[in-house]
Amino acid sequence: MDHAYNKWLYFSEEVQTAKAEGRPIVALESTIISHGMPYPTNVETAREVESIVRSHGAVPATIAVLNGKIKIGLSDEDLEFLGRPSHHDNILKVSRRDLPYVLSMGLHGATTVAATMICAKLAGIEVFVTGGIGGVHRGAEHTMDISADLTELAQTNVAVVCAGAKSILDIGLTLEYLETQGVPVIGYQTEEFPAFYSRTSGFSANFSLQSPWELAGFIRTKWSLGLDGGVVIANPVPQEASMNSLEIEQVITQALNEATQLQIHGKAVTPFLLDKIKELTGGKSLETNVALVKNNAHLGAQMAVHLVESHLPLM
Ligand code: PSU
Ligand code: MN
Repeated sequence: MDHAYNKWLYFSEEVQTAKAEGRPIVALESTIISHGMPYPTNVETAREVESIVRSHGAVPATIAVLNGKIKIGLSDEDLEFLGRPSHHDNILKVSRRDLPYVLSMGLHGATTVAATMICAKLAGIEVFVTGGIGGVHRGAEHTMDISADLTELAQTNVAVVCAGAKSILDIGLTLEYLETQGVPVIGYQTEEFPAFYSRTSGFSANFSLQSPWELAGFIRTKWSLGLDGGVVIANPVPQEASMNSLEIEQVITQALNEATQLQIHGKAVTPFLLDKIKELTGGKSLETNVALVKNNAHLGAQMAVHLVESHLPLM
């Protein structure tokens, strides 16, 4: 395939081989490494998530921009580079609008859900595992802060496994936005849309599916109809790692107040809030974050396996 975009893509040997053999591959993002978790938990978690994916017979493809190339599948050194605080200022948080800049200028970037979806699609990967998606921020009626993750989900054919959206966002408005954009939100073994740190949000998912097999069938059906765009698979955090909703709500309110006082804007908002929440919960939120990402890796890998095994027509 001689597409113009191929000059920007660089595959690891492991992913290249998996592609050639038609094996299941799971995309993983890098903003969570560079801007979502502190060192060294970020790098340790990234490695553990990769090994969970492998344990199900799938191949992990963590995605980032390094030296102006989209790397599909990272080495341990790459993960370390992305995670170390000393490199933080040289690694841009890259969403859809930022991709041409970091590529054409030969820079480094950690990819958000939106940018990782774009790169996964270019690389021919159908399943992507993350922690939480971006969404409509509280107060968006004034700030217009709506994550580009949502418009990406509206158009790019990648299934995104997450633990819902955290209530630093307006979960109700996020679901309304996804409905307007025709993005299905599936609760995995739950009727509710989970709220990241906790299993419930008070809002319903659109549908509830019970197995990776059912999820694979849903995804294939959507794309076989030509209904472009992603699917949100909302997988609640395991009970034993979940946080009390009232407690986390208070912490989130305080973090949001501090963000307002400090006049944090634009793409700095989400990283600021994540860090503040971690500080205010004495690290408990980080443990929960790690647990839910791993839990999502188990599900995403199984889905990828079923998508390959299901001999339904490809996109
Ligand atoms: N939510 C999390 N952890 C994260 C992010 C979101 O719980 O690390 C990251 C993801 O990469 C997501 C991005 O795509 O934040 C959304 O940023 P923004 O709100 O600026 O679009
Ligand atoms: Mn934003």
